[in-house]
Amino acid sequence: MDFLKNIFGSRQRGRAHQPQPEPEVEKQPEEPEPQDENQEENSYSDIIYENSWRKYGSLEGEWDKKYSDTLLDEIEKTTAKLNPGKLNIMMIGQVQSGKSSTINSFFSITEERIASRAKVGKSEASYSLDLHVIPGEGKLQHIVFHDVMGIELGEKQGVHIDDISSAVNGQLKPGYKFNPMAPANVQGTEVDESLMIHCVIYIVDAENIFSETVQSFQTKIKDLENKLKIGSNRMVIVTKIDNISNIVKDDITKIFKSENIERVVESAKNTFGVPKNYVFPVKNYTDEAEIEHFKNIPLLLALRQATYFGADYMRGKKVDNQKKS
Ligand SMILES: Nc1nc2c(ncn2[C@@H]2O[C@H](COP(=O)(O)OP(=O)(O)OP(=O)(O)O)[C@@H](O)[C@H]2O)c(=O)[nH]1
Ligand SMILES: [Mg+2]
Repeated sequence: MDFLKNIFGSRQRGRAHQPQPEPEVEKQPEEPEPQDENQEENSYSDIIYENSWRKYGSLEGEWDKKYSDTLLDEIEKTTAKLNPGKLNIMMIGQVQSGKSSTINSFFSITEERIASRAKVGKSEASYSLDLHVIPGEGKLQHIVFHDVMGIELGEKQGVHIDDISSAVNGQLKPGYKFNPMAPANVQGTEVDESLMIHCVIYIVDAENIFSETVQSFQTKIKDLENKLKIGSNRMVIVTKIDNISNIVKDDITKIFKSENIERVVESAKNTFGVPKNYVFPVKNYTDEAEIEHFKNIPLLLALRQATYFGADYMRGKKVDNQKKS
C-alpha cells in the first residue's frame, strides 16, 4: 500500500501530509484523534475542505431519517413508472471490491436492519461464483440486483468478460455457475428481456484505485465496454472509503468535504472514463450492528443516480424500438 502513503500521506499518527504548495486558505486541516496501535495500520490522515467538492442543495445539515426516506421515495417513484417491468442493475468489479456488500447495504437500508441477501466474505479468489439475481423489496420492489463473480487480472481467472456480456444481454439464467476457463455458449440462446441490464455499476475499492492493478483492470473494462456497447447507463461506486480517511470513517457526513475522497473520485473518473458526477463514494454496512440514517445517504445518492440512468436507458430504448417499427 505504499502508493497510498504517497498519495494520502503518512500512516504515522499525527499531522496530515501537507502537499506542496501549501493547502489553500479555505482548506482546514483536521488532525485525527490519536488512535490505538491496532487502528494505526489501516488509517490515513485527511484534509477537510470548508466547502463541499460536490454540492447537494438539499443535503446541508440534513443527514437524517427524513432525507434518507426522501431519497428512498424518489427511488421508488422513479422505478415505479418504468415500463415495461423492473429495473435491472448489475454490479461489476474486481474480486473483493465490495459488489455483494453494496447490494446488502441497499437491502439493509430498506429493511432498516442489517441484511444479508448476497453472499459476502473474505477470499483470495471471488467469493461470488454464480449469477445471483436478487429482486428488491419494500421501496426497492421495482429494482432487481444482479451480482456476479469478480473480475481478476490474470488470464483464465475470475469471471470471463464474455459471460458478463451475455448476462448483460439477458442470455444467462439466474444461478448460472461462472467458469473462468470457458464462457457459456449463448449462440442461438433467446434473450430474456426481463433479465436485460439497464444500468451497470462498476464497483471499485478505494484503496485499490491508484494501484497498477487498476490500470490493467482498465484494459479489461475497455474490452468489456467494446463488447457491451454501453453508453451513459453506467456509473461507478467507490467502496471502502472508511479505509482511506480516518476523519470520514468517524464522521461520514464529511464525505463530500474530504480531500482524500475527492482524489479517489477523480482517479475513478479517469480510470473508467466517466464524468466526475457519475462516481459515488460509499461506506458499506459491513461492521455495523444497526442502521444509522446518516450512513444511508451516500449509498442512496448512488442508487438514486443508478435509477435515473436506468430509467433514461429504458426510455431511450423504447423510442428506438418505436422508430424501428
Ligand atoms: N471497510 C469496508 N469493508 C468493506 C466495504 N465493502 C465491502 N467490504 C469488505 O470487503 C470484503 C469483500 O466484500 P464483498 O462484498 O464480498 O466483495 P465482492 O466484490 O462481492 O467480492 P467477490 O464476490 O469475492 O468478487 C468483505 O470482507 C467486506 O466486508 C466497505 O465499504 N468498507
Ligand atoms: Mg461477491
